[in-house]
Amino acid sequence: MADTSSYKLPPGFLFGFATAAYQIEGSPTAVGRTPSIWDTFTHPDPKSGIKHTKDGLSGDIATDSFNRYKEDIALLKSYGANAYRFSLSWSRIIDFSKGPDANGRDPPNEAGIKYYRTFIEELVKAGITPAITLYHWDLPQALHDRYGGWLDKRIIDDYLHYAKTAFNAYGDLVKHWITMNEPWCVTAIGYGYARFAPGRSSDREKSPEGNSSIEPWRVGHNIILSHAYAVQYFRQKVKPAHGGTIGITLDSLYFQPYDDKPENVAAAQRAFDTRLGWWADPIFKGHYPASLKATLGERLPNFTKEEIGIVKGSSDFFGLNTYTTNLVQDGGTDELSGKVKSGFIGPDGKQLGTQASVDWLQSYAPGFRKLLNYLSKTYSMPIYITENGFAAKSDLTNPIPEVTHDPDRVEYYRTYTEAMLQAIHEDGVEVKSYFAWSLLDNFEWADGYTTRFGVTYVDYKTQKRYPKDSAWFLKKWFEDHQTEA
Ligand code: PNW
Repeated sequence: MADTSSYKLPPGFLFGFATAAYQIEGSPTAVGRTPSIWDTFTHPDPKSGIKHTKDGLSGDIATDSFNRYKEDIALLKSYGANAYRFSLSWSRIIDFSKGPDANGRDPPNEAGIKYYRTFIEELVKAGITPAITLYHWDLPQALHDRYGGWLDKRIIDDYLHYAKTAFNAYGDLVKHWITMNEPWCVTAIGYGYARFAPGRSSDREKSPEGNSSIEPWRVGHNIILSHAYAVQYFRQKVKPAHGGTIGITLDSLYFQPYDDKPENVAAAQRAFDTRLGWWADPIFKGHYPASLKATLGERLPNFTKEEIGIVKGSSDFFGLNTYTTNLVQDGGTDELSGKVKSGFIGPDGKQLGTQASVDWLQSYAPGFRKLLNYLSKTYSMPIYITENGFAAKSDLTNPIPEVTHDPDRVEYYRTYTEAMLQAIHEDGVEVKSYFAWSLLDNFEWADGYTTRFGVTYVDYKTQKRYPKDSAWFLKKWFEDHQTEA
């Protein structure tokens, strides 16, 4: 085992925890908030009665963090975090209750803006650097109803209006901005597999409308343009006055070829192109990956010359959410994964790592180190790790209140933070942050409350929070490796 005990984190390194508005806030109508597509999706369909979450529950209550934010900040402080990544609820910041004004824009919602202002001031007072995600999946339902949301180009101006409102409201206090969280999940899972809002797909059993061979690519294109125009505005108007940095967060696994057969090596590259290159290639290189173009032909939208000028270079950093590694073989028909077969079982019949409580996640830190190297070579950008974490089985079996022991999660964080330190010190990868997912157990999208990713156990009956061993492990890790200012 490598000895990383003497490896220090670079000066100014951000260490903390991440959350997202819909997963923790609850209070869906407080201070004038209106529904997002996730509110709609998580309440039983009025016609069919179909429920879209495993436990049939919604984010109406979640971890009640809208009300308990002071407690959450106290937790962050007790865990030694110097930063916190959270998202804003678009439909709390913009008022969708009255419809567009004479300029065609929905007005800002002053009560919502004030709420987050107070929250951010409290964070700053506690010595915690705020990192804001503008879009973590909760599209205002009003925009989806009006013109199809991300399906329509009109979203670009509405997103820009929202982003400007947030920059102007918080730019003096917030220096770290993330435009979008995981566009692949938004497009592929929301418009291809129908497991996430708005639940569209070509599968008529799941979706009364939708076309998974067209819509994800169109939605993706509009997400990239929305991101890029917001960044352009930030650089022209916000940065000169307040400074700060802005970029996008993409999600990826490490795609490891199943063996060294050329078709499996090519398949792993195709998986990267589809999961990551779809976004990262236009943003960092100025064009879609050739393999996507080859598979999709005319179904992949084109950027105009002017658009490419705005998209290329539109992220100050590579924001990375990553959880696991897959072994990849050629085959299959799923365009949204690059027509590959992925799994955890190797040619030797062995599992890659420790199984989480969710089927898509096994712990495999060597893949994390390889992913950091792949990104650093391919895109040459500083990397902000904006999410990394594990859903431990022990969280589901531990009795309350003895819920604080989560050895599998501790082992995950131990090996992943070690792999990151090796990538920094032995491979020369530039990493500027590590945000663990998540501060708290919370509303885990289609899984409802049945999956727990937190370093803090939440008893959903009482909303009482119980720190887990993993929280104290990470605190100590940061103390041991931090560079003193
Ligand atoms: C993230 N994968 O999504 C989301 O940003 C969070 O909101 C979510 O709660 C968390 O993961 C846990 O699921 C993921 O492909 C995206 O391995 C992709 C993957 C995993 C999680």
